[in-house]
Amino acid sequence: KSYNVAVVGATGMVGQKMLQVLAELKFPVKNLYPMASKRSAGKEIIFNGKPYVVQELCDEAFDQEIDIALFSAGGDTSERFSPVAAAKGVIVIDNSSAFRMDPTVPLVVPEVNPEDLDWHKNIIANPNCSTIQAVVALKPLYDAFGIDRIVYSTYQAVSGSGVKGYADLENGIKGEDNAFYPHPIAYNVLPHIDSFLDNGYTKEEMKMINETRKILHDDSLRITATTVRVPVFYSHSESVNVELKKPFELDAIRKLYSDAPGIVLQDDPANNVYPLARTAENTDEVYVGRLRRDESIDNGLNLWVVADNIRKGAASNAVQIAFELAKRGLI
Ligand code: 2RA
Repeated sequence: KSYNVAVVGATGMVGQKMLQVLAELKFPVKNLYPMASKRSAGKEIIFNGKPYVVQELCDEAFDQEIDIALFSAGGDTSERFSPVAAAKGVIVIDNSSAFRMDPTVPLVVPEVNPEDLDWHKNIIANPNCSTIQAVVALKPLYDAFGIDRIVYSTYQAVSGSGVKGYADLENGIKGEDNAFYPHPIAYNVLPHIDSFLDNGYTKEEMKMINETRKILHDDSLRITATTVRVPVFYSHSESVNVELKKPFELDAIRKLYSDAPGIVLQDDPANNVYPLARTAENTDEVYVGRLRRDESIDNGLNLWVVADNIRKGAASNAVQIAFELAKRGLI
């Protein structure tokens, strides 16, 4: 069976990656409907070797025969148009944060909680990139040992901010000052992703905390997070400290990761083997390494988790959700 697919935000960094991944993973696309704002409408894109003209996003655009709409056009656009598309019977997979914490909207990582797709009401939320790679790494531990507490420290690529963040680093390396970030990102590290909240955390940090609990269906999880922007173009790297509920042997953890879906274990420090941003770039796996016991707490474990934030962190996870919907007969 093949499907009519819209990509809303088709000319943006994630939208373009969605088109690339749809083709690369051979999602069965019957007709493609690339859409964007008035500013980008009219542009021509090539998909599977065929030219398509980008349509202007409007309510009527969803009167066309569309089965699935992948959205990556910002929260405002998702809030305005996802319900319109959903009401017309289109299944929306939304990469923005607009609906992630809506109790009627499943927040899904196919390796972690695919069963949540069964109750979708035509809008499905793609989690935040830094959350996706973390829960893929945590799921095997959660199922085998239970988890009491998580401490996230992230080192996030500038592509997470789209073309503006990317350009700040590119120009910063050439000595031109910063236009997007609050401080120069070149040769620097910014403990500031998205905006600050009254509790002193940033929205990015609260996304990781709240989304982890929703995806693992466990509001009792004790979690804290520090999310940091680093001068890297692609891939987010994360230090994850986790307190399990039960005692464990490191060999059992290694075996779990060797068998876990979507995970590549890279853990041989004696030979300088551990996950790297540049190795993860342009792949769909989550890389785990630097496994070691945290002797300062009971059942404590440290991990290093890396993934391409534009692929597994956004575009590929959304396309994998579309495959899972098709597999479950939900389209
Ligand atoms: C970032 N995770 O890295 C956020 C949104 N993509 O900026």
